[in-house]
Amino acid sequence: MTTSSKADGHAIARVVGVHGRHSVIDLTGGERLLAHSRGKKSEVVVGDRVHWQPSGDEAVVEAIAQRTSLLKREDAWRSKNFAANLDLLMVMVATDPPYSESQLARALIAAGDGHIPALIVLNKVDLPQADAARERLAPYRAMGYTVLELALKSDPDGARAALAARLQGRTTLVLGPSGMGKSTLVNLLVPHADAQVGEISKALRAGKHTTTTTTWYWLDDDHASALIDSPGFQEFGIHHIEARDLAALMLDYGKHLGACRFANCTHRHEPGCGVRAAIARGEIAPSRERIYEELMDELERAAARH
Ligand SMILES: Nc1nc2c(ncn2[C@@H]2O[C@H](COP(=O)(O)OP(=O)(O)OP(=O)(O)O)[C@@H](O)[C@H]2O)c(=O)[nH]1
Ligand SMILES: [Mg+2]
Ligand SMILES: [Zn+2]
Repeated sequence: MTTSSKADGHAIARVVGVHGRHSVIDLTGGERLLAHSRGKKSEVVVGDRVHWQPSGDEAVVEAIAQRTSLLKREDAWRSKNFAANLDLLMVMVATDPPYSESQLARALIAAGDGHIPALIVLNKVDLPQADAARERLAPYRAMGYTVLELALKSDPDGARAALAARLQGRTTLVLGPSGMGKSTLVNLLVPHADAQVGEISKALRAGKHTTTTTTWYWLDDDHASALIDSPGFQEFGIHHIEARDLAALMLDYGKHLGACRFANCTHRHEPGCGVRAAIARGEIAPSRERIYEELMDELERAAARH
């Protein structure tokens, strides 16, 4: 399949769901069609704009329009493009069940790598674990991320008010570990969310309460804003990132890179390292140093395998 930036005579549609080798595309009028991609492997992801043409009752995707952004995920087993053309990545964690800070950090790194602005949402602040969860996010506030606190269940109106302006006019992917409240958010903001879920998606989800596919929802009738629900992840792999780029993508590390003596400093043991000096001054949280070390080990092992 080719990638093109200009219309080549075919109509343009939006990919709102991908299910194995086929996808569901949303035509400008709101009609949806089942689409197949030419070639053996389907490369389209939710959010893609595609050139298509009819084929019976279905559609054939001819080309993918140029993407403005692309969120990727890669671990030892597979590499996967997650979603395209995002304006905002909402990383959702909750007070309970407890979330892994390492997974939060990975999602933020992937957002930075994909040039997608990120927002952290702490949901379920109605629960007693709220203070502890808030505390764990302090380093992220300090490095410049906005942390929005929500209680989607007990204060839905407050959540709506807090989110409206941020989501307006944007395409936002809601990402996070399982059970944080991503689908609760979608159902709050998209009243007929279930109605908008395509037929195949419904079949795949039968009997399950956990999200299994990435799905696009329009937030308004004029299709200016969209929200994308995604399956909760256990491990967000960032093997597509080069070890030498990691520090710049971790904003608390990135701030100090100019102060390192060596241009190829790994910030682990070198003398004259600006990052290590910041750690010694207590300006970088111990949890962040631990995550950096863990990720560097992981990325170096991944590079050795290639
Ligand atoms: N106490 C409390 N519970 C909430 C809140 N928001 C959501 N929940 C509950 O959290 C549970 C998980 O919510 P989901 O929306 O399914 O979570 P998800 O992130 O979509 O999970 P996956 O689809 O598995 O990734 C449900 O039982 C919700 O009712 C909240 O603000 N407070
Ligand atoms: Mg869900
Ligand atoms: Zn250094």
